[in-house]
Amino acid sequence: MEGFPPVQPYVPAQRSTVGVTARELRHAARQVLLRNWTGASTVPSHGLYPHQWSWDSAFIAIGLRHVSAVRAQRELETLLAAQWGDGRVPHIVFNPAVPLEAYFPSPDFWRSSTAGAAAGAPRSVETSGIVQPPVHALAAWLVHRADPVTSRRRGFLRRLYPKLAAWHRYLTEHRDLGGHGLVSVVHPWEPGMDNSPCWDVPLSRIEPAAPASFRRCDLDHGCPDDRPTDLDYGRYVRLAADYRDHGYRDADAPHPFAVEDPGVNALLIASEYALADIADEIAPEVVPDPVAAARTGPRAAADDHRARARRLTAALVARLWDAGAGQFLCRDVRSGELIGERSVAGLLPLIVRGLPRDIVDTLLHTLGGTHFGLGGSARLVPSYDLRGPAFDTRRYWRGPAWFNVNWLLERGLRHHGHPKRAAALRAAMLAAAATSDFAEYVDPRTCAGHGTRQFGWTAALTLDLLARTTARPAGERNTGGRAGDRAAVRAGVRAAVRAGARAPGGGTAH
Ligand code: 9WN
Repeated sequence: MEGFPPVQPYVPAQRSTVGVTARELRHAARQVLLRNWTGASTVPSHGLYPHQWSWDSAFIAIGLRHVSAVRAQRELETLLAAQWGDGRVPHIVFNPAVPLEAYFPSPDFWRSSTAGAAAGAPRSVETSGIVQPPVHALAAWLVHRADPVTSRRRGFLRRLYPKLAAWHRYLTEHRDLGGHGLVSVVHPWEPGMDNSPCWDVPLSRIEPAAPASFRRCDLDHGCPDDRPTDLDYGRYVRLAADYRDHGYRDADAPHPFAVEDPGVNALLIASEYALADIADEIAPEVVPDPVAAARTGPRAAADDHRARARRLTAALVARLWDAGAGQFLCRDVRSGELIGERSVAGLLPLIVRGLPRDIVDTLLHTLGGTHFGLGGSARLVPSYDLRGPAFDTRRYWRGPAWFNVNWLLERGLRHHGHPKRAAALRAAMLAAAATSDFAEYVDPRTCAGHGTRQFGWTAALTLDLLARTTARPAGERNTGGRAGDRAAVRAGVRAAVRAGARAPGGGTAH
């Protein structure tokens, strides 16, 4: 708990937040993170998601760094303490104090410490056996940059670097199932966008587990219209159980669901560049042998990461770019075909450095076009094509807007020199967070909240947006900008409330 203020009672957001200030929003967001902290990490939500999730923790650490550098570092350290011997970082680290009935699939389903023993699953902690997108090196770098003195004193990057490097090696060496240099996901939960219409065709080949063989817990907390269907759940369960029964081995696993996802690969590229920055920062420590340093140069590790990032970028463009669609698409590795659904994952390569200029320009055009509507019919970027046949404003990853995805795109807009578009998106996100009580996801047009509330990464990324100027996202350090924050929040909230008032159901759902 080093350097952390005492927990204050949580004050729920008001229904009408027209008058909310940046200070009030910052306070409310901090309170969510305080409540969701369990002592070593942060739950996305005490009710719906009562354990530690992998990519949630990365986004949460990015916000926590503005509250406590030490706590942000611990968030990532706790996650990486559950890393498997083969390098994989599990998508859930289970809290043994939480009853089994609180979340399904529970530890007794995954049985990681026994079923995953050959793959090096830890004995001392139970985890899931699948992964989530590799945002962690990016998060570690941003956490370090928020307080380099504390980070160096605690040896944060020096301790994390080998784990992060092993994690990336797991992905590039065990998960290149297509054989063309990109990472494949083997379960719809792995890309984090669990219920995306992109999975409908590859998932349709999977025989669902019998409904009586498991009991969903998510419907105890969430509205069925916001969550995946029972049929999809049966298929998720079948895929996870078969992987488990195969010892979570990748080399000879059949992996009937195998998809190259542009979001996962873009995040890996961004994290490879972050790993290069980390290697530069700790270069004197990772190359302790002066003879080796003289021969290879102290920056050899960093150069390797940058070279890998460039190779991944070339593969991403070669395998997943679809000029006709004006965005990246997923590829079904089993059929060899591109999947013709437009997911927001196909815009996430906007966060990648060194993408060809014509592709960047096309992506920026697509972001504001009729399919994603940013700056037009949508206030936040939807998770799926506004005009797509499966579009649904509220169902989980089939249309609603998510804060982590919008945070990444805001970063991409700044990176590519569009500060005004980035500022507008940032204002809309702050307003949506304020009016929805930090909802898990929102209607992209009205910002009406859906899913659970007081959601971890929504609060964390709100803090990050509040702490930022509109400068380019290098290894950013807070520089304040509070007057601008306040104006942005007020303007965004007023616009959100006006949009909510026009929309059926309003914009302040609770
Ligand atoms: C399964 C925790 C996670 C997020 C995912 C989101 C959802 C889990 C679920 O919640 O997935 O991993 O039970 O639906 O889709 O992105 O990491 O917040």
